[in-house]
Amino acid sequence: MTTTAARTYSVPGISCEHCVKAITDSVRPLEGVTAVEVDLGAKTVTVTGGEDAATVAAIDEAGYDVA
Ligand SMILES: [Cu+2]
Repeated sequence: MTTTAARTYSVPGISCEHCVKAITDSVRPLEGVTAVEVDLGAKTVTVTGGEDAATVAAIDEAGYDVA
């Protein structure tokens, strides 16, 4: 089941533009995802659409842990 609501994940490992790109590239292709916004300063990832579990898995696959 997918949702259109935006979800924000805290990802403390985000430290530079490389992290931003890696996470965006991993999450953006997920089914149902319409937007991915990574905030480098706040170390958060805000995802619109898609599934929660798949999003967490994609962030993990990029090499980062969701707090
Ligand atoms: Cu980085």
